Amino acid sequence: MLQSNMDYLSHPIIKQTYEDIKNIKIQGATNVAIATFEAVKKWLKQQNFSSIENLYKHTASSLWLLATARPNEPLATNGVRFFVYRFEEFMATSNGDDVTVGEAYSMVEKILQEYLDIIAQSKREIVRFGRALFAPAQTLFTHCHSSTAESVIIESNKHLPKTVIVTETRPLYQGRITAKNLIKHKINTIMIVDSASARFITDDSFLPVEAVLIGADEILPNGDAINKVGSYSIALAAKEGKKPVYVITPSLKLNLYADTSGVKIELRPPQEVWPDAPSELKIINPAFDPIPKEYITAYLTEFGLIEPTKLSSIVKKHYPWILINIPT
Ligand code: RUB
Repeated sequence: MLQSNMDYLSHPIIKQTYEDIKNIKIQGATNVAIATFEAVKKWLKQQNFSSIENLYKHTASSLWLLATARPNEPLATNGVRFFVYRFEEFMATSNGDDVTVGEAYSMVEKILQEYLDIIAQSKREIVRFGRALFAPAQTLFTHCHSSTAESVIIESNKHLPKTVIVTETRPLYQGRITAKNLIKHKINTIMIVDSASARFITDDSFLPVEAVLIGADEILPNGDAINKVGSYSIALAAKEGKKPVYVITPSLKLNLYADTSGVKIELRPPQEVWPDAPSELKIINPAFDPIPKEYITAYLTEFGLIEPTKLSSIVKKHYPWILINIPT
C-alpha cells in the first residue's frame, strides 16, 4: 500500500521536517511524532488528489517516511497504524461509492488531528499521575531531554520544590534543553557530566537522589525500554544504589514489531562525537541504549504505573489497532 520512493522529499514541508528529525533539530520521540503529523497536515493542504485511493496512499506514505526518518520512533509509526485503521474503518462504514474526495479529505484531516489529540491527552494523564507520585520527592535525577519526564518534574515541583540533577548528555548536549526549561520554571537544577552519573546516583552523602526519571523512545514487547545512550549505565547505577527508575512515557511507544533478540539501535555520524578526529580512529556513536526490564521499577504511562512485563498486553487492550501490520 505504501509508496516506497522518496518523492515526497521534493516537497519543502516534508523535506524540512525530514531533515530536522534526522539532524535532531526536532528532538525527542514525542516531538518527532507531533512534527510528523503536523507536517503531513500542512502538506495535505497544498495537495490536490483526484481519487480517494491516491489521497489515502500518499498520506500514509508521507507519514511513514517521516515516522521512519529515525529508526527507533514507534510513537510516530504507531500513528500511521492509527491512520490506516481509522481511514479503513471510515470507508467500510460509509457506503464506499457515495464518499466524495472532498469528504475523504476532511476525514483524513480529522484522523491526523485525532492522533495528535491522543498524544496530548496521554501527556496530560501522565503529568496528572506523576504530579501525585513525585510530589513528596526532594531530589530527582534525569537524563537527556524527555519532554514527558520534564513536564512531570515541572508539575510536581509546584507541590514541593525540588533539586534536579541533569546530565549534560554527550555528544549533542540535550541535557541543556532540560536544564534551561527547568530553570525557566525556577527549579533548582544541577548539571553533571554523564560520567559522574553513577557517583551522584549511588552516593547519598552528596545529594540524596530519590528517583531516576527518564523518557523512552521505544518500548519492546518484553518490557525493555530504549532511551538516550547513557540510560543503561544510569539504570545500572540506580540498581546498585537501590534507587527506583521510572520510565515516563506514553504507552504508544510500544513497538510490537521490534526484534527483541537483536533490536536495531540508530547509529549517528561519528562527527557528532569528534568532528576532526584522526582518520584512523573508529568512532561508534549509538543514539540510544536498551534498558533491560529488570532495571525498570515501572513505566509511568497514561494508564498510571505499569510493571514492564504487563505493558504490552495493556497497550493491546486499549489500542487494538496497534496490531495492524503496515506493508512497506
Ligand atoms: C531523546 C530521548 C528522550 C526520548 C523521550 O533522544 O532519548 O528521552 O525521546 O522523549 P534524542 P519524550 O535527543 O536523540 O531525540 O518524552 O519527549 O518523548
